[in-house]
Amino acid sequence: MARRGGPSVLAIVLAGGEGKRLMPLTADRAKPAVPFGGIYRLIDFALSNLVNSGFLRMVVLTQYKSHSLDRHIAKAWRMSTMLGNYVAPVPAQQRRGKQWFSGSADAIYQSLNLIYDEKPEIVVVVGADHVYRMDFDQMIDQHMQSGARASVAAIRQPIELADQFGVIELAEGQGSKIGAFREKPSDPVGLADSPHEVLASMGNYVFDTDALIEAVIADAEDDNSKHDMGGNIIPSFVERGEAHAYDFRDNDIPGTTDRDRGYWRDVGTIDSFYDSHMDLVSIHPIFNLYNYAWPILTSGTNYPPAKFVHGGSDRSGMATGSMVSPGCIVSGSVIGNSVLANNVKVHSFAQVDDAILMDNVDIGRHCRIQRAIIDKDVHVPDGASIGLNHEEDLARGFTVTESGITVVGKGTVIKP
Ligand code: ADQ
Repeated sequence: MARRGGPSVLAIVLAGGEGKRLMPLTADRAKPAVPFGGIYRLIDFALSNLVNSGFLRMVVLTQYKSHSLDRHIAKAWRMSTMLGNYVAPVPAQQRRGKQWFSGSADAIYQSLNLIYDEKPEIVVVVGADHVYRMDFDQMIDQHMQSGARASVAAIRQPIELADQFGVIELAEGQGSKIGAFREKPSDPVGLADSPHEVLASMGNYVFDTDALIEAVIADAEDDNSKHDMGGNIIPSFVERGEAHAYDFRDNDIPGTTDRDRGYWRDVGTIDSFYDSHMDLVSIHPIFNLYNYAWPILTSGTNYPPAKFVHGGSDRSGMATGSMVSPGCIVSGSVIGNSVLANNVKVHSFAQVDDAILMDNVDIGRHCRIQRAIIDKDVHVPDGASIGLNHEEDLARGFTVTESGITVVGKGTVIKP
């Protein structure tokens, strides 16, 4: 677990969140298991970053509807235990009594045995539901140089989003030291040099191991605490003057360009989930999956290559401005500005625009799909349309967001 010459590191991935705002995509899976970008799951971004940072030991704390998450980790992230590296999913262990984790700090408290077993010098704690590239090794370097006991990765965000984030205020004239930290404030104060922005916590932390252990034990004994990393643990370090911010702009990733440097998306809502897919299919991708210098890893599949054929139409199927995954067959139909996951079938005379189609979706002949997310295993019968008439979509039990994105839940049966 030690990088050469550096401290020993254990990485903890917090993957127990419910993701209520991503319903219906989280109806029967944990948020980190939500499929993303055709072939990935959200957690692949955090785990790829940790592996590319050179860490060898990672534990994933799961809890809510974790079956598909566990299965994905077992399938995609099996590593060589012989060489001493692993990614291990760890369910709530009820070590404190018959209860699940009551918050992200409680998840770490209940899993302290993992830290005692590994005896790392540094613990890196990261969330599992963001799309980004980050070298945590560089953050550890700054953590050690600053003398912090806890470091919080920080990125500038529009002030109107402040109530979704932990907001950091730096201590005046004291470099990266954090002076105040407020979790999801309703009355945020803009930055002095940019009043329309705040410095937001990315939910990624570096701790001195002994300091983290002390903090979660003290927190567990506090009945007034919500046992939350952002709400309780980080503020306790700030109070003691032991927390520093790590500016994400300082993180240097090989292979990035001016266009995708500093990209970070919190994929917490249907709108941000949708928008980050559209970032992928834009002409010059704002997030570049093709940067193999810092690869985003996932499980390989045995599907054949995607194919585009005439089918029943006299024109071949085609896709423009889109990503089409293995196993897909686009026959005599037209796809624009969309992401197709594994094994999607689109039949003749159908038209699909601005859509995200997940594994095994089957779009019948003459269908029209527009500005929609269709979850796994949905068969859209011949001639149906989705996303063109929102009243009709709602009447069929689909979800429609305020911004007009229609979402069809996994396995929904749509009447012809
Ligand atoms: P949120 O994302 O709202 O804010 P939370 O819901 O606790 O905080 O999720 C953080 C991570 O912890 C997620 O990966 C989630 O899956 C996981 N998690 C939540 N509860 C858990 C539990 N009981 N067991 C295991 N894992 C759990 C956080 C910070 C903010 C910061 C934003 C950045 O609190 O300060 O700004 O992340 O998105």
